[in-house]
Amino acid sequence: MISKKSILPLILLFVFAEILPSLAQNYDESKVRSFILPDVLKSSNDQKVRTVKEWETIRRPEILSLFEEYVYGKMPSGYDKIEYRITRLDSSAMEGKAILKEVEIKVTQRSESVKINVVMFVPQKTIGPVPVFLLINNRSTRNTLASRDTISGFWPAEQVIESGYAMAAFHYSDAAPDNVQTYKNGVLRIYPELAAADNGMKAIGSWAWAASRVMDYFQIDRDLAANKISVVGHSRGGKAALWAAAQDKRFAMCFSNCSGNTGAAISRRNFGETVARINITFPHWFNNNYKKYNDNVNALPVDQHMLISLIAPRPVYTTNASEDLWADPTGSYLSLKKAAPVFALYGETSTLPQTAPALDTPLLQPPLGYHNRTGQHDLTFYDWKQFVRFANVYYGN
Ligand code: GTR
Repeated sequence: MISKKSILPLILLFVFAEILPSLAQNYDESKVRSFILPDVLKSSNDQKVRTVKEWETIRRPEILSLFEEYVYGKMPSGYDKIEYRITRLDSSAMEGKAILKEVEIKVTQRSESVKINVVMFVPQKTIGPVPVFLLINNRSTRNTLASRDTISGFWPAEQVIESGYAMAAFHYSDAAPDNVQTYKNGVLRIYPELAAADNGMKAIGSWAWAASRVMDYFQIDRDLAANKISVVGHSRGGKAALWAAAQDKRFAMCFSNCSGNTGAAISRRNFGETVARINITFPHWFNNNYKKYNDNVNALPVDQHMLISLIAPRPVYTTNASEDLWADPTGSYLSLKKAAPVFALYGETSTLPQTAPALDTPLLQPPLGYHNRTGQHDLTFYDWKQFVRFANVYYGN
């Protein structure tokens, strides 16, 4: 017999899901309700954007500020001082194959400061400045340790430097601890006015901002090709990577791995993770205004194809994994397709087929690339291998 005690949570869950449909998880394609996406090329006064100039001066700034206001939050407008300190330099790392550098980036605003630590391996066997992959590390700090005592697919520096790219990383907790109680204890300490505002950035904004401060340092490091820096992120780090590249045009490319909801996936599909679900589970990621759309995602003035369009004409590569329906592979591919008209304005014609490719069939032609890997939600050797191939095509290597 089923006891009263055991059935109560089930009843509550049922009632809850009925009252708040946005919390009920859908994995059934036939249950995706029809929706209308905001037209990426139609500005708020209903004018169709037809030229790069109109895009750059009217629609792009408009979309950027909509994402700030309603999703990721307002970003800091500047800082008083930035200082770089090389804390470690080893010119014969990885058995002489690489130069290892660790750099502490200290940013000061008024009398407060925040420190971001970057680790990087630069290949030795190259002539002139090298292109870089910068990872926003949202997993164990061990993955990106200079000592390399943990070698994982999450940041396979050894393999990637063999292809002539520098590998760099910082740990996201330097910028904002990934915790609802403590996330303000990072970048937001130096911008208390943003921490207090309903439209101010939270953790994802802080991680993206930190990627741009690393970019500030890259501009002066002569070993690196400052115009060939890609930002890479996995999952929540992949959301931050897209937001960083959307705002900071110095990033030459963006690689967003399994980023899912409020990353590469279209929110209006309500497939897998929903806006309501992400805001309730991770209230410290997006701004307070975003929560107002928990039960009315169709009223959002943006959707995620518009985030990708902000990166145009710079290439964007997104991924999914077959066992990661939570991140909505179909919705992520749709975003790329719907962003393509903006790339086309620049003469960067997308070659993406109408529907997503079969598993393990990477589409490597810039400006828009994609693969759906067999396996779980993770960042792996396979993913990095495709990132390098895509970058090679773009740089003509
Ligand atoms: C999940 C979250 C996703 C994704 C993921 C991750 O719990 O729902 O949006 O960010 O974590 O970062 O691995």
